[in-house]
Amino acid sequence: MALGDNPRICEVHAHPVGRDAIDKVLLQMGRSRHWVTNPLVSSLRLRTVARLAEPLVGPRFADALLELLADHPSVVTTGSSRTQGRSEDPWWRTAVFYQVYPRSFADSDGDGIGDLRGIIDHLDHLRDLGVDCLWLSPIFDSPNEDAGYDVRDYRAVMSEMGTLDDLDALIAGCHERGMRIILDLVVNHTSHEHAWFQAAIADPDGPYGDYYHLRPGRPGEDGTGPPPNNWTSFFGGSAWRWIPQARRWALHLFAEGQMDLNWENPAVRAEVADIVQWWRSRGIDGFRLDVINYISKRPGLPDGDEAIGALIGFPGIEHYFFGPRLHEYLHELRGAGFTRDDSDPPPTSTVRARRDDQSVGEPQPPDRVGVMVGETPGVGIEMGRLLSGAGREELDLVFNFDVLDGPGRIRWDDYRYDLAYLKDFLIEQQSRIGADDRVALFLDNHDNPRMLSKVLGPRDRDPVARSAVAKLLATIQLTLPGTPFLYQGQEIGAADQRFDSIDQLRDVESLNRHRELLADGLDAAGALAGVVPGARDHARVPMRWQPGPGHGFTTGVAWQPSVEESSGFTVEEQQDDPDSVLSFHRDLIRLRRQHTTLADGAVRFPDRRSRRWFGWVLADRDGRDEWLVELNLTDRRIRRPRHFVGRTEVELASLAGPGFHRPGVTRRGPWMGPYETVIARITH
Ligand code: ISL
Repeated sequence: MALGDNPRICEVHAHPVGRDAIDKVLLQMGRSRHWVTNPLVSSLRLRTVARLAEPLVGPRFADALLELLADHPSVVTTGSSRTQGRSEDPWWRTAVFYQVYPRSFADSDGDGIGDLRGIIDHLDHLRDLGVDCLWLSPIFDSPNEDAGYDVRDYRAVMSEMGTLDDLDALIAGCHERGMRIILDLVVNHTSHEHAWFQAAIADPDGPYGDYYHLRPGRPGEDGTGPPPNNWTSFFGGSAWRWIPQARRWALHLFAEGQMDLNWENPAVRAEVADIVQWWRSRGIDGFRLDVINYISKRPGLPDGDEAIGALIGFPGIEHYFFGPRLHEYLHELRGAGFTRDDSDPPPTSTVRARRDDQSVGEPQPPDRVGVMVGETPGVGIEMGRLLSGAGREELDLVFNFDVLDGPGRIRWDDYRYDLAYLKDFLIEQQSRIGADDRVALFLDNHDNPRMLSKVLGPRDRDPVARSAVAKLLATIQLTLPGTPFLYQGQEIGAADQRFDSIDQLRDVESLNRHRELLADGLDAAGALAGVVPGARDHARVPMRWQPGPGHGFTTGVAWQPSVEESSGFTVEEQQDDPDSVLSFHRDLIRLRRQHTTLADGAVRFPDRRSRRWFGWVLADRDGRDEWLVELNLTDRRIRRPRHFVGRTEVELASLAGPGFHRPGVTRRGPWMGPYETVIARITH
């Protein structure tokens, strides 16, 4: 359905991209998304509202929005991937993923940098935890301007992390233990040291010139004039860098050495598909695709709207975050790279089946399609469905980043995250996705401060609150419908650092931001305060395996030296403690393996409005197996809303000590302790 030049707000809202765009603006303004469904507002014309909101959204908002909407399907029509019955379910539907940040996981050779052998040494930890699939952040050869997210060679391992042989051993080690393994595919950009870029700038008119976005300077210019458009880099400054050797500008949405590939060029797309196939045949089970929603840029790379740029923080973003050919490229890559032909030789190794008792069986036949997990910043719920809805044949799962910060907040703000917002967001997300759709559930990753610390603030060093919130967050990820992605350290309640000097930070994004804040006139303390709350280093410090120097991460000097010292939050200390955060994760993952309703049941949410209590009921298809999961979202004792279910039997609960729920208890009393989590089977 064409929307015309001036649709009503309700028509815009009925379009998936329109709905997400409106939600985004409201979230940014800190307004309720229900504001727009008010009949008065929804019957207004887009241009009328845009005119009223012009001080905020600028004069071209309506045009920019309509242009974006025209590029995408106007309804989410997702087929079912499960029409053939449950045997068709892809493995990743009920899998537990675990993100390893290899640089900080385990260092086997004492050079202070985590490596592949270090991961191999700890595979039993992951198997015992119950992980089904590892995702490794980048390990490909890289000059490391952005910690491996700038790839120099997609078929070689970064020398400080090991060799291809080590990687083969790691793949085999995972598969032998019944775990799959996926890698990070960073193909929106390559390093400027990649052979393609070097060839491109040596001969911009040659075959590689069109692999990137290279633009001549305007007449008479030598790079001192304005760049080709007003787009800015996520890591500060213009998104264009002048390459004197080539007499061309080169586009880089991220760091200066991360050159954006030109996906309009079919040769680029064929190269990417080839890389994927190469790794698939080596036994890699799929990829997480870095900023994959940025690959299609609007032809001509027009200037971004200044007002939208100011609103979102990144001028130009409307021309590439959900570009016109995105669906086409993803579908093509799925077929050409991720899907096996029957005639393809079998991969070097495949995962072994894992039985309920945790023993392993025979190697499985190769998956027909490698899993595609999209990292999709800026993509809302409906856009996510367009990319990963069942039967769309684009991505399998996407990360929705709206979960990470509350209304009107951004990552750099110093604030306490409100768990009631998390509840609202998750209920909204769950109620809008299709019955056969699946979302990725994540709260931590290598790009964000720890959710635990955002919730607790300085109280994150209080061991009781820290453990309780870690368990509460685990329960959300592991029992709401969706595919959980745990990030290393979550299983032991890892918290943020107390950075007090810029010298403790290593990340290019933070260092650039700090320099910009100083240049803007902030003093040293102000600039530091503008960086620390959102610094990506928080989650990149070494894993804490044991107490003491090096924390079992390294025998040398860790590349990121700021590891917190609080006791009780290492793997060794938690390993045998039945009440530890680690044991809770292990128990919960075991429970969801035993009771598929917990991993894949239908959900309903009683008492949606409570700001203090968050609960859900999970039921299997015939409604015979029913579970109640409930959380106290506050740091105080609360009264349960009311007893809306009959008898229950507690299977897992988070608080130790007298007065709290313990497994085996059949009567849940009227009270819940601070941040308490209870997982109970409904016995009627
Ligand atoms: O900083 C962002 C935008 O300001 C981040 O949230 C992040 O850069 C964005 O989510 C994209 O992240 C991914 O691509 C980047 C890389 O630096 C991140 O580590 C990666 O996860 C560029 O490759």
